[in-house]
Amino acid sequence: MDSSEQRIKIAIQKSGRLTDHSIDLLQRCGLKVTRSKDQLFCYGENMPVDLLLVRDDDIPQLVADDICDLGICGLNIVEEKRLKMGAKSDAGLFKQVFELDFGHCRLSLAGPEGSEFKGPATLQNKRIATSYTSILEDYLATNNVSAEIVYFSGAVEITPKLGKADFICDLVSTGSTLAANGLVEVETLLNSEAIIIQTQAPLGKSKQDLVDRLLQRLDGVLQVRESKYIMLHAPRAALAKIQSLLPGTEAPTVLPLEGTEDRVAVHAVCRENVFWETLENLKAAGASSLLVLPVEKMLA
Ligand code: PRT
Ligand code: ZN
Repeated sequence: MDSSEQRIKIAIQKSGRLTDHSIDLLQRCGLKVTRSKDQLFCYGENMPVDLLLVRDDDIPQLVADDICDLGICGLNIVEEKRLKMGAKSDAGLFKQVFELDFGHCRLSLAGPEGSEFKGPATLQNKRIATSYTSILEDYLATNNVSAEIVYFSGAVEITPKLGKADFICDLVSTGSTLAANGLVEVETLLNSEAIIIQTQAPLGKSKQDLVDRLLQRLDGVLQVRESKYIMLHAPRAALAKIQSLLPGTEAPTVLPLEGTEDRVAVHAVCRENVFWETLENLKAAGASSLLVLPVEKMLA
């Protein structure tokens, strides 16, 4: 077998909103990459993992066609592609592995300020501009609405002003683009964020082992993002109360303190951020010597 076949290929966005986050996440998993001159390929120096830098729209197809083993892109793109490809075949397409907690946005319907929207029926016989024709078609069909879908690949927000559409269906994050174009959001069709997808094709033992290891590391990186390690001293009698105040923890480690029977040291990993308010509540419950430390890596 060609040694390149043993390397894992991950498709990520070449240049856009997801690029830096995707590379950063993989680097946190221990991957070191060098970018080649053509910038379409990043060679993994310390692991048999290479990155293919492509347009985000191409990522689901590359994974479905088994050209790449994994891909990172927005759920909005994956869902649109899944509906488009699913319409043509029953094939499994790809496995949706997990959400990556960046690239958050929503696919929403919006209309000119002052336009009335009383549910999907308002869209009957209206023209709606979008580049997400399949998701919109699916939404309209589910709601028994017949409307004209007008395809635009970009600048969807200006179509109502140009008289080309009555409503639009586009991605929104802060809402400032809609506001700048005199539009208001009326309905959310999909909440999206970046996700990782995997080919349905069997990978063979060594490749699958490597993919599993990488996914486990990714999971660890995502888990520690908000996690904190908390250390404190507490009266033994207040342990139950203190444990109930620790956010997102399983059983904490309780250690004896030299020279005292009624006070103990408590160490715990909190899988949520620890705010000042939590520390103040712990102090009020009798805790002292409180320390909160960031967690760098975690392997469950
Ligand atoms: O060249 P390529 O095809 O790879 O890039 P692209 O231009 O298609 O994608 P890019 O980089 O703009 O977005 C990549 C992915 O980022 C999207 O598929 C989403 O999953 C995610 N994402 C998150 C967003 C946004 N937020 C977002 N705000 N994608 C686009 N937008 C656009 C939106 O289309 C609208 O024009 O930003 C504008 C609205 O932003 P607000 O903040 O004004 O509401
Ligand atoms: Zn794109």
